[in-house]
Amino acid sequence: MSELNIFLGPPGAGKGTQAIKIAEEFGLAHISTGDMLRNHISNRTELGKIAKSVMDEGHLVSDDLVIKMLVERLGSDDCKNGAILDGFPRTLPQAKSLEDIKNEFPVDKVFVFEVDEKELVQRILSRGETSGRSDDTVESIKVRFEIYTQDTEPLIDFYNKQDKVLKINAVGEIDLIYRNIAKHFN
Ligand code: B4P
Repeated sequence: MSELNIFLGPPGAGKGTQAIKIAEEFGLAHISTGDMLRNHISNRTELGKIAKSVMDEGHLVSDDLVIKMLVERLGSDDCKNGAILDGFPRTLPQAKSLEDIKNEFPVDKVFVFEVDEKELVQRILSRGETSGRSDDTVESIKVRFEIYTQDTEPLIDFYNKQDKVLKINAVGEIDLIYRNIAKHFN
């Protein structure tokens, strides 16, 4: 049995930043569906070709494709000790797909990153200047926030009913936020 811990929050909340650190410290796999999709785009795979314009506009890649990609990834050896899911699930069908594999990969906790929208916009725009990520634009950010509210936020309620939600104040020093999350892994 390999436990999954989910990092959930709006775009730019720092899920990726914290997931890398937690996965390394606790010997867990770090699975970022955003990074996986960006790799597909760089490698010009069929999936990458489909994902590119969808992501640039700030929309979500279709559930079928993302679920298939995620389930395949969980089959890798490095997931045997468990994994941090960074950016998955983002919709109810994605969350339900995890219910189908819960005997092998049960969800342990869901960390919900809380940051106000003004701070998020600043973070994403400044990341866009250095990373060159083509979805870090004012137009795309607006769509990403709308989609977060509509499709992803309802998952908080879904997991609250299972008593799995831990809310994290994700504003402030990265190390302090890290310690606040890490104490739940000890
Ligand atoms: P992601 O790659 O998941 O992008 P994100 O939500 O914008 O990033 P994250 O919250 O991880 O932010 P980060 O740590 O980098 O998704 C991109 C796209 O991929 C989606 O829009 C969608 O199209 C597609 N996709 C991904 N998963 C999908 C799924 N499951 N289904 C369908 N489509 C999917 O932090 C942001 C910035 O803030 C960084 O620059 C960081 O340095 C900075 N930062 C972090 N913590 C900070 C702090 N405490 N203070 C100040 N700055 C901080």
